[in-house]
Amino acid sequence: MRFIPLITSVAQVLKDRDAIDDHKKKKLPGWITMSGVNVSFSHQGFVKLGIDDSSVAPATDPFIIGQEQDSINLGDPRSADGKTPDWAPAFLQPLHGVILISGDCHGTTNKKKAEIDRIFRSSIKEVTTIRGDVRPGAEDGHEHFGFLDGISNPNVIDFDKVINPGPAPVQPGVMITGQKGDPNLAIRKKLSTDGSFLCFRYLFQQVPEFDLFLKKNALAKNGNGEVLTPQEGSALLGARMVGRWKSGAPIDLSPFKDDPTLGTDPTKNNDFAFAGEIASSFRCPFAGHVRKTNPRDDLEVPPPGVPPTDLTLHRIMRRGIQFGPEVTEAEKVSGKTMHGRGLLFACYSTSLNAGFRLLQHTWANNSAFQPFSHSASPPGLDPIIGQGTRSMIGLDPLHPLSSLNLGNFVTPKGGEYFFTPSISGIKSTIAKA
Ligand code: N7H
Repeated sequence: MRFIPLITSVAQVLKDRDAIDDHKKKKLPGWITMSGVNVSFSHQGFVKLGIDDSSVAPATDPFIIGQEQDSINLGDPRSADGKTPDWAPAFLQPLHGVILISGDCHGTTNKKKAEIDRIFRSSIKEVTTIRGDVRPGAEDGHEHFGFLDGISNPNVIDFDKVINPGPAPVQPGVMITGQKGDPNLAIRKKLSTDGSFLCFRYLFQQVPEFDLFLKKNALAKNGNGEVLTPQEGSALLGARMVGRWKSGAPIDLSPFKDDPTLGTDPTKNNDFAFAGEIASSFRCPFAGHVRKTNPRDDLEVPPPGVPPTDLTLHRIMRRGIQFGPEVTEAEKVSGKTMHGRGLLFACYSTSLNAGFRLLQHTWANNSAFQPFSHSASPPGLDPIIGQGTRSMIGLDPLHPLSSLNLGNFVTPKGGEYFFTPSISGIKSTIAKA
């Protein structure tokens, strides 16, 4: 198969990373021309290819069911007739696979896409192409609400050379199938060894509405009782919704004042655990996005008599990218979204149930999670990704039980569960067929 040599191997990714690090160290101008290609298949795709994927996932796994059917469990809004999720039309068709192309600029990715198109010509039908972009200038690395992203991803034992202080590293099998720690090790065959599940979500963000909400609900005082300017009050409210300041600094370490140096220091910016905050949301609300999606000591060091949860089994490797334009002046003035933008959310793990689905369904959408918080009031939904009628407590550090109703700032418009096989897995099965 002529496509296989185009897939980027792990060895090549590591080489490319070293080249980027070297380029940065030498402070050389511009970007190195490079691209990466990967391919993943849905269950429907394996069926279409006549490939037995029973070693990839058990029959009841969300991978087999597919994300469109699972969307009801994820809380995605339904279409007017209630029959389908309210998704973009492309995602309501069967998606058999996805080809991911990365590169230093559109010229590079367009060229690579043309090369791939020539190989497949009419043998595959393109359902949709979605273009992702990093944000410009100082916003590079920040998602559309303005927060630095991609900070807390799991370190993988035997793979990562540098392990920064933070949550415990995970076994390789939490991220890569067929390795130690893979919950479905017993069923793996060639196709399903050294691969990973890719959960893709097409998430639109209502940025002007989010900014307006922060403006209207700016906190008057911080936790020390100091009076805040409207700008400071908005920034603190946003930081408490996310659990980090826009700079990336965790509020558990710097609760009432941003610390941009901390935000970008990888040796410090993930070194927190909500320790000493059991049953307290003074520094960080229980529903704050990073506390909901990785509760750290809340579950790992629970109150006496409660068995600890091993959170290393529930980590995901996030690899998303932004899409859509910057907010325009007209949108800023009106506080209304006029152009689609958001996050092409992509995460990898060896179990959709223990990873993405648990985080979205059981934690983010569940107002009662985390269970050892305040006995009087549930923490509320995740203010960023929780689906349902959103409200949460703990946003005001001086009134921890007062509740605030939140708008809907992130809207799912599509997605699918895919499996990304290794190159040898593809060679021994799909490319053989
Ligand atoms: Fe989240 N945001 O800007 O508010 N996320 N996320 N996420 N997210 C994180 O630590 C964001 C989404 C996780 O270990 C940060 O890298 C937005 C989904 C997890 O501390 C920021 C969207 C799911 C973590 C955002 C979105 C998750 C995390 C802090 C959608 C899973 C790490 C930066 C548009 C179901 C938690 C960082 C930890 C961090 C934002 C989606 C999960 C700023 C805007 C769908 C596990």
